[in-house]
Amino acid sequence: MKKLLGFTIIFMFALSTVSLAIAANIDVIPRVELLKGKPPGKGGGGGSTTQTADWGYVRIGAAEARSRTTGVVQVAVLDTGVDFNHPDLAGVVTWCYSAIKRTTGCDRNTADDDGHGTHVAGIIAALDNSQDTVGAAAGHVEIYNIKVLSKRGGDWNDLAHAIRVAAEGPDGVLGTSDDAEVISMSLGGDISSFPDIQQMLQDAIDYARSGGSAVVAAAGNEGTCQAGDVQHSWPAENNGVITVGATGIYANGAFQREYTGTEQDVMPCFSNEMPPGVVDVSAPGVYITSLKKGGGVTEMSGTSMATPYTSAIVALLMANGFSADQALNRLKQTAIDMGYPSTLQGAGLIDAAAAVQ
Ligand SMILES: [Ca+2]
Ligand SMILES: [Ca+2]
Ligand SMILES: [Ca+2]
Repeated sequence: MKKLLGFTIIFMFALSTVSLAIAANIDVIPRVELLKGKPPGKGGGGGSTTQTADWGYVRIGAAEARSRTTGVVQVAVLDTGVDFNHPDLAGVVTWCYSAIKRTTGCDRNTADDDGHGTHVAGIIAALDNSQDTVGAAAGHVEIYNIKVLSKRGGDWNDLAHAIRVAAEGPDGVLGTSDDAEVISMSLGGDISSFPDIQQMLQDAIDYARSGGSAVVAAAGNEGTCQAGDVQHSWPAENNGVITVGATGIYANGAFQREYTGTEQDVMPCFSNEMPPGVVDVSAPGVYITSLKKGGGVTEMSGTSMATPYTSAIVALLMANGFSADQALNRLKQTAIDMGYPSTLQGAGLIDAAAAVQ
């Protein structure tokens, strides 16, 4: 009866042809276009021989945060699968589970058939070495690859199952050391009319949180830049979820890919305005370079990318002994207020260097 409900999760894929304007809190609203694709100078297909850090990694001070972290925690990526053979994830993916097929193992059932999940995992955990890119929690995380989406989306029952499986970890028991400290979900959909499904997700989330996991989810990419045009998305709207909006860096009339310290932090129009109290923080999500399925790097945009940035910093805090709730409080206390309504930015842009001391 898995497909009984007959609708799908609309996951936050890169916005390849969407034209959008920056958020409407400044006078001039230029329109920019987000383009999916590898940025110039990066090795898109065969890997690169030098490592470059994404602008988001630089903007939030991830290197400083990593340098102040001891320990390793597990982060579950609930997505389209992860390319567990990617050289820049060597040894990082320590467990794979298909919540679609209900099978264990890093095999074709848990391979990334899209590229989205590999990009998300790279933002968190790409190795700090001499190739490709570097994850915001590199060296301090193991990735649980929990496939819950195909390239066409997923099933809400599978998602609820995946959250429980992530919380329990490989041993299938909640409350043991192999539980995922962080459950990262760059996915969502509007189930306003389906309270039973909302509750099913809530029960799974409550279960995960009872075991100590932090649950992080994307706000969604349906934003319009019209003030008060509130969007709905779950699990972003479930209680106890760390909900994440997207930011970019802006200068000279366009979003930029290199942070020099003079750019403005700007939220793209696609980042959802949500009901009061839903969005917790924002994180880099425009023109994000991370790992490409099959090798090398590529660029994507969305709250899908902001979510793993946040999951990574929550993971660093938890590696240093914070509980899930303490980690969220710390992120909020140290966030950079960008001047947007809290329904858009939450507490503001995460500041890893300030949060992890
Ligand atoms: Ca690397
Ligand atoms: Ca366990
Ligand atoms: Ca929330």
